[in-house]
Order: sequence, then C-alpha cells, then structure tokens
Amino acid sequence: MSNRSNLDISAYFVVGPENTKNRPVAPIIKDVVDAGYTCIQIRSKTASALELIELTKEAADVIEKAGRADEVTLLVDDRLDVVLAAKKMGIKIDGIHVGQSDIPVEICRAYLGEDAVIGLSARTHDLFDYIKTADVSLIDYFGAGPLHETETKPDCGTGADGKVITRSFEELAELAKASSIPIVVGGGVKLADIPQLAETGVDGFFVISAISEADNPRAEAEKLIEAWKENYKRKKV
Ligand code: TZP
Ligand code: MG
Repeated sequence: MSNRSNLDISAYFVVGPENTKNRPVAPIIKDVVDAGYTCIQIRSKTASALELIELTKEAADVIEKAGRADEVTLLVDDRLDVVLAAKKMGIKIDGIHVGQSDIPVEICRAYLGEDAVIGLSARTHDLFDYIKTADVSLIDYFGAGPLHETETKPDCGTGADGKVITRSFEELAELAKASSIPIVVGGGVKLADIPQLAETGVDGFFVISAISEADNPRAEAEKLIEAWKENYKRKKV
C-alpha cells in the first residue's frame, strides 16, 4: 500500500541538524521511529542540498531497518529539488511538506506524481475561512498552529501586524470539525499539551524541540506518543 492511502500523521517528528544540539540526526530519528512515530520530516534552513539528500538517505535506512517502511511516511520540508534528487538516487522518500510561500502544490504534484504525499501549512490569516474553502484536491493534510510561540520558528503564525497568533484548543477543535482533510498541529507543543490537543479531534501533533533537544530523545518521544494515544483513544470511545 502506498503511504498516501495509509497516511497516518498522528505522531509526526520534524528535524534537521540545527535542532539537535550538535548531536547526529539519524540516531534521534531511530529513537522516534522505534517509539512508533508515523511521520518523519527532514527540515533544515542551513543544510546544503547534498547534506539534505544524505539525511533523507539516513532516515530512509533507519525506517527500512526498523521494518516500518510501509507505515512511516518520510517527507522533506520545502525542497522539491532534494525530493526529486533523492528519489532519482533510489531513496524511499514519500513526499514533501510546503508552506504558503513555497513551491505551489500544483507543481509539487506534477513533479512527484499521484503516489506522493503532499502536506501544506495552512494560512495564518483567515485561517478558518481558508480551511473551509481551500482547494484540497491536491494535498493530503494541513499543518496548523502554532499552539505556542516557539523559538524553533519564531515567525510561525505571524499575522498582518507582525504579532504571532497562537491557537487555542477551542479553535483547534473548531478547525478539526471544519477541515475535510486531516490536520496536524505543532509549534511549541510539549508533553503537557498533548492530552488537551488529542481531545480537540485534530489528527496529530508535530514537534521538533520537545524531542530533538531532550537529553533522552527516545524517552521523550515515547512519553509524547503514549499521551497522544491514551487521550485520543479516550476521545473516540
Ligand atoms: N512549523 C510550524 S511551527 C514549527 C514548524 C516547523 C516549529 C516547531 O518546532 P517546536 O520546537 O516543536 O516548537
Ligand atoms: Mg516552508
């Protein structure tokens, strides 16, 4: 089955070399894959194209060795060139995540084909109207947030006045109801947020620093996913 038809964005880890306190990225990805995460996104604003390709290779190898290639979706942030190059080199990469100012989703879909997973960060202003009216025919999920301001991406959620707009749990619950495609929420998400976030009905959480900067990334990854599963399940019953 392709990762598009069984896409699971419930536990979603985003990472690049600038997020790991100078530790290698691959062992942290292994920790997260072993902890049961379903989506890995390689994201770096500093790495070269070659470094990004190498990172996708390492991530794909980790996923493959864990026997989870059919369950874990591997994406790259922004860099259509890197995704195309990695695919050409035989690396199992499943798709791309883009923002509102990145390569348009039409172009991503045209280059990557029908099987690729394409995620799109939702617009910050007019978020609710946007979610209700956006053409979602070419994309697989929305990223939304931030839940809190975050040093990892200080401009996340910046509104027209330059101030960051964070989203309350109530707003996220409304968003989950309004969207016709899955929504993953991140931006400053920490363990203490997970129970309430799971209860909003959104489809998943994404984190960088909660795991990538932890002294023990594996232990932290496990705590986050367990809290998600526990509270998401409770919402469903
Ligand atoms: N997109 C929106 S917020 C964000 C990204 C990539 C950063 C999230 O990082 P953290 O450390 O989990 O706040
Ligand atoms: Mg982007």
